[in-house]
Amino acid sequence: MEDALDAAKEFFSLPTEEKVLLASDNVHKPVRYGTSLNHDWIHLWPSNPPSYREKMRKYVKQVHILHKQLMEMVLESMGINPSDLQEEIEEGSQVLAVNCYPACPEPELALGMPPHSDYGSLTILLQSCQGLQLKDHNENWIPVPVVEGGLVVQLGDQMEVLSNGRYKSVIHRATVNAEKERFSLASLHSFALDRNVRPAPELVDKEHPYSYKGFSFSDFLDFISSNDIVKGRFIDTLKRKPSKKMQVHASEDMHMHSVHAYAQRRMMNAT
Ligand SMILES: O=C(O)CCC(=O)C(=O)O
Repeated sequence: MEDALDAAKEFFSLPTEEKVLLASDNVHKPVRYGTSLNHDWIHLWPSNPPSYREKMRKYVKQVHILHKQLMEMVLESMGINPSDLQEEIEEGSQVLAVNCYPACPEPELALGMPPHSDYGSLTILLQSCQGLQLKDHNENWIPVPVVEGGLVVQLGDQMEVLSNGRYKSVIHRATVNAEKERFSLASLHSFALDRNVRPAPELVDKEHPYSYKGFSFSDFLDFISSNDIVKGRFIDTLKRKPSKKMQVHASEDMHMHSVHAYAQRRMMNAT
């Protein structure tokens, strides 16, 4: 874990001219350097710093194993037999977002990353210092402490849809630090890219009718290519009967985004 964070720090301390060679807004590109958001593509990862690929490769591999173990536990807890989804998990994708948030002299006026939930199944996050915050049921932002040797696990939109709303994807954001530059490694896992994710039949009954439309990864890419994620959540476009309460959440987020500045640099490594 330390090696992976070191590799991220070294990468972000390279001259801008070098990093911008990887810059792109195209969400379909496997490796992108930018200011905001898939083991065959490792040769495309940064070759400088020289240890980057090796350190990140080791980290990504271990996290992938952990994600499979966690998925089994989460699916069992929902009453779904993990072997029913084995293929979707085995053929799933993993994207590593390597984030750098420069220190900000007025952290209360800036946000590192705006509120959002992740589209996939699980996100496993490593943070160098505190900055991640989660939104609770009462709309309060709860800081997630850094636990040495610990990782944060969050459910994404695919799990909310699969569980037919019994589990909710986590709305989170990143704050910035007055003194310290902050790094985070978000390993974003999702089911196989060509599959449609829909509520599991065993979790649909009279009392729990189908509450979400099925969706594929390409639906998600289309959404982020043509929508401002600051203005609305992808999952809200899938809800069959969005309640008034949910609509209120979306507009509150919109307000928050419009009054804050974002300060973040980001590298996406697809695996
Ligand atoms: O930096 C963080 O704590 C959050 C990162 C995140 O939400 C993301 O990369 O999608």
